[in-house]
Amino acid sequence: MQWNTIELSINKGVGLITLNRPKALNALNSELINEVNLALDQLEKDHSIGCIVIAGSEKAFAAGADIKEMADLSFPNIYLDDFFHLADRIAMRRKPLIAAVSGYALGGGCELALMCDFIYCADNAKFALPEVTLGVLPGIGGTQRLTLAVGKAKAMEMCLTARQMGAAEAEQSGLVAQVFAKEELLEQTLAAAEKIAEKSLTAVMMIKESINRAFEVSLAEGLRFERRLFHSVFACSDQKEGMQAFVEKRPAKFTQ
Ligand code: DAK
Repeated sequence: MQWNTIELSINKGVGLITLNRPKALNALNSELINEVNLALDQLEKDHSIGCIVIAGSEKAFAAGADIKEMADLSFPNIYLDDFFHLADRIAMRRKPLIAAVSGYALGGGCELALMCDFIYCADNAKFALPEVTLGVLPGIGGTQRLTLAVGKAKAMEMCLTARQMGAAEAEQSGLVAQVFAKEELLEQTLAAAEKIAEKSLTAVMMIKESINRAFEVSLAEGLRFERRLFHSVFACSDQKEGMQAFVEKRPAKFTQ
């Protein structure tokens, strides 16, 4: 497949999608969102892939949705075509997604990172939802997911003032899982992704599904859901292998 706006590589059970519109600081246009989804379709179908990383360049993960593409759209264009609805599909993926954020993650770029299951960032990362400066508001989940990640006070402040949040504050606030020197970000992210990819894919996907339930249902319902999934893994050979390997003091070899 010939990609125009991304690069795709696969190694050691990990799919790496690199956003590749350097002249526009990886601004998300329709073609890029479409290509990210096509790559994700391919990686989700392939059961040898256990984890997916989305990265940008050192200067920019993505500087937002493409303002030049959006500027002249009318309400009927945007409403009838459900503009950017494909972006929502990224958040619906079932395999784990890690965002590796270096440099700018602004507007839609920050929202794309927030759609991933966790974010690792470089020490030069800058997160912001500056849509208010353009006379609009975040449109692909920013007001919701940023609030869930960092709480109301910081989400309100960031969305209303467009303030950029740096890497250290992002880690303290729970927006990112870990911060690395920018030279190490990709290597560290791929190492974590490979660790995930070595595990039982079934267990990994169930963990993702179960954690995401915590945002949708009551604690009692969430606990019941987790318990049922826990019971069900005893029908999988990976549970037998994982526990047998522990007993035999050897590394487990998962196959499902
Ligand atoms: N869109 C289009 N082009 C962009 C861009 C963007 N978001 N950001 C940067 N570029 C382009 C610049 O126009 C410039 O192109 P040329 O002029 O060379 O042709 C090139 O990238 C390099 O940018 P700069 O020359 O500006 O580079 P600097 O280092 O000086 O500044 C910067 C970097 C990131 C601070 C600056 O480029 C900047 O402020 N960019 C815009 C950041 C921003 O406002 N982002 C939020 C965009 S709004 C929705 C879906 C999505 C959204 C909303 C609704 N619905 C489905 C309802 C999302 C909205 C947004 O994300």
